[in-house]
Amino acid sequence: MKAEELARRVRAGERVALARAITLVESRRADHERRAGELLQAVLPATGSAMRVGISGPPGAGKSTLIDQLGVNLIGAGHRPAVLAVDPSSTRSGGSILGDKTRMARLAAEPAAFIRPTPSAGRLGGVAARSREAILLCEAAGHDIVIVETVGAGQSEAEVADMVDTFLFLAQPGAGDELQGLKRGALELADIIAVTKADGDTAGAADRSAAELTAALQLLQPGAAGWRPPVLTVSALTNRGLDALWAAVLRHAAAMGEAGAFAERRAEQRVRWMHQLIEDKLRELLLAAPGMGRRLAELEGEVRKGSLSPRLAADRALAREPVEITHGA
Ligand SMILES: Nc1nc2c(ncn2[C@@H]2O[C@H](COP(=O)(O)OP(=O)(O)OP(=O)(O)O)[C@@H](O)[C@H]2O)c(=O)[nH]1
Ligand SMILES: [Mg+2]
Repeated sequence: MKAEELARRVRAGERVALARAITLVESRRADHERRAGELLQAVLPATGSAMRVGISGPPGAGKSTLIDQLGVNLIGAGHRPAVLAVDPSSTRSGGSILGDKTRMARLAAEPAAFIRPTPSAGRLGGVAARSREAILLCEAAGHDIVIVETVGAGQSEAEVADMVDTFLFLAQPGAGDELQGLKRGALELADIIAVTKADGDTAGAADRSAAELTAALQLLQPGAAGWRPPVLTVSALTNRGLDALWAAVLRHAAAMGEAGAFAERRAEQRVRWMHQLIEDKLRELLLAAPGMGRRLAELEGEVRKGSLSPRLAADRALAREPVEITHGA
């Protein structure tokens, strides 16, 4: 299908077209990449209008369960949420993290919702490189809220924070030590923090964790527009606190909008994204150079043995042999 035709169908809200479009932008085949570029350019005028919300947190924190319930709530309020699940491990599980494995079974059955796992392990340019483009496609398809779920581990978290307007961190009810581990990376990225599983046996622990996190946050500088991340407790199981959570997302968006920080954040994200793509392309071009595989293997061998400095090896890989300077030539 021509890129223009696909763009038209995406914009008409055809789910199959949206799924195909995302597959196209994820592809690394040269002809696919060209068509993906045309497609993205064609849908560009129809993008940008959704609220982009990132949801992160440690494995098992309850991200998917929460998104399922939140999504159902949002549909009840007339929204059309799309969910992109960036799962660094999904190639291992065969890319099948839908249905009960994603714990978004109810949302998956809703015609107004769109759920898409992004198998992204092993990609150059980071775990979430193409999720940004998937966000744009979801917007073009008329989804007014795009939620990106990612496991709070390593690189993907920062990448997702850099593609959304509001970044939500979900913490497990737990002991102080576990919470200490979260502080630096995640808390600095978070616009809103919610402690999950505030129900049944874990209700008390959730309250205590929320108090600890609130104390920890006092030590951080406020973010853009003087925003201080609120700490909430939620239960996806009982739906408790989810309305308050969404209200906090709206408050954050409004505060950023008023301060002009919203548009600035998106503009900065686009520019960083462009640079990221340039870096990816450069690396790809380098690796595609004739004989590069062998050359790199040789250089690696010497660097491993310690007979060549990494700096000189890098110069040689880039064919920037240090040149002897001859005077008067
Ligand atoms: N009590 C209680 N359990 C919950 C709640 N939300 C999730 N769980 C349980 O926590 C476990 C993990 O939930 P998930 O939603 O899969 O967590 P996740 O953060 O998406 O996990 P990964 O995607 O594997 O990182 C499941 O056994 C859920 O049933 C909640 O609000 N209350
Ligand atoms: Mg999950």
